[in-house]
Amino acid sequence: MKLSLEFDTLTLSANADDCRPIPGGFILSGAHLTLNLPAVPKNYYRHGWQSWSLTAWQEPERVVPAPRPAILHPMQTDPRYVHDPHPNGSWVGAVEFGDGNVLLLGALGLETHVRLDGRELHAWSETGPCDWVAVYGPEQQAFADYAARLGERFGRGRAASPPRVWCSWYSLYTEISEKRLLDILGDWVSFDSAQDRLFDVFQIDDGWQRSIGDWEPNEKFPSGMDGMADRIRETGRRAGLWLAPLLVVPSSELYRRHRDWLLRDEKGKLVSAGFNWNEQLYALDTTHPEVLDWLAALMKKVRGWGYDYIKLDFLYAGALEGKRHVETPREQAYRQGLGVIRQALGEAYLLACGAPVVPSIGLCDALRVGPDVAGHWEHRRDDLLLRNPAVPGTRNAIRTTVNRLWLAPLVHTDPDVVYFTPRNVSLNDEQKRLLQDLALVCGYKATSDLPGWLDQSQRAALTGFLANRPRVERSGRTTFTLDGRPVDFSPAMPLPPNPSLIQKISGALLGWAANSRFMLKVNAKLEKATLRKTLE
Ligand code: 9PG
Repeated sequence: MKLSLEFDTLTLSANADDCRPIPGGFILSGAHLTLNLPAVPKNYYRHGWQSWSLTAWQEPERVVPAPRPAILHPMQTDPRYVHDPHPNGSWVGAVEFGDGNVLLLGALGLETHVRLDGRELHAWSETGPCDWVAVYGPEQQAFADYAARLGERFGRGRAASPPRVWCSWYSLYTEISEKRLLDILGDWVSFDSAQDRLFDVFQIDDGWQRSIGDWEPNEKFPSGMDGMADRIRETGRRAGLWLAPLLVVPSSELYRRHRDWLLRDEKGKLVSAGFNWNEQLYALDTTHPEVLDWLAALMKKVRGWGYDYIKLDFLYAGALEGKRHVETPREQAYRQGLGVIRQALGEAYLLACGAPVVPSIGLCDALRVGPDVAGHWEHRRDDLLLRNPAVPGTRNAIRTTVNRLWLAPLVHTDPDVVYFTPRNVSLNDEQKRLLQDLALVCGYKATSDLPGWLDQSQRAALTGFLANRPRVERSGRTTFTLDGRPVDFSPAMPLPPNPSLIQKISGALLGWAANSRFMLKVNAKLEKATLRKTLE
């Protein structure tokens, strides 16, 4: 039905099934909504689907093109909407007007999407009517109102404050082994002071497992993952472990034994969850009762080994489109799976990564809210040729994380690791500092720096950073004060410029080439060789 929505200083006509007032705005209901804006807005807030997906304010006329190569789409955006040229995003959208106020439209249901088309703000649910928050006013207030309603609907994380984490990924990548990690652990122990140890958690990332799907230690961990956890815990630290429990690769034992557990499309073909580790990725169907039992048993096994900080990655795989064993909307299916996982993990700290954002709320303690950081700030190939803001890069990570800080009342926001070492890092001091300041804003502190890579002053800087708990005040969209010191993240905000004609042509060629499994494998081999050299 046609409605007139009277906000404080703004009146809109809208289409919705129902409407009731709340402070600052309305709760609207319906499967399809249209809000008629008084003018084309100055800016649109696009909210990415999963942890790594672009989240940014953009001009309404800017077209954010599909990233390249297409084979990686499931790992970067919601593949269902990747070709929509309009400003659009998952669950929530917002527009900014000339007066600086913001109109936010955010769903309280799953499988929902918002899009701006000229002066019309459209919102819809893939699965039937749901409630929507429509609020108008100062930006921080609008987002806080939405977060509060999401908390009522989906719950909040339970852990008090995030632990300080050493994570193996961003220095060693998959080149980890029991021996290497125990050496590093020993080095950190030697830096402990009488009163404190530097890190609360020693987290083992990707590289310990036999295969994606076969979550048993490989030959590089001869004492087993329980043995590793024992050694970590002897030092007074908590043991952390990475898994991607919803993914399966063809070389795994799981794939051979349980093809019937995998997500398929309407035609019965396996649904692609992307390409990584030199292999095609597939997803588990979390509506299959045997899958749920298997997930619960896996989580209990990991807890039994002694880990109580669990980083679960590539979780988007559980929410891809497909025909499920029990017909269930895709994000709801994911949320059921995550619920079973949460239950089986008991009191462990759960960090969700590569995770669809709203469907994870209330079930995890922390959420990665941006793509991976990297030793570089920006990358010409990724920015201009592949047009890909969801790949590792420090500017990409800061941009999306800052635009997701409104989630903080619901979940610990993980901005990824910070660097103190210059080894393999081309960030300048200001860029490193921005990354550190963002970690202070989030209160989530992690690094992958190796103790042996830090000189005395870098080590002192790391110690100071870990001890620092400044009073954080937000003064604007990208500006904060930390104990009164102003910090501005705006250098990370701009989207890459539009490519030139030459860049368009070479980008299309590169994107086409990179879409082949052969080229992806060659690239991975080269990267691995480079990594091995730098670790020698
Ligand atoms: C381990 C890593 C780390 C990291 C995670 C995740 O190919 N990709 O698009 C791609 C994206 C992210 C990614 C890896 C590959 O990183 O965010 O912290 O745990 O997995 O493999």
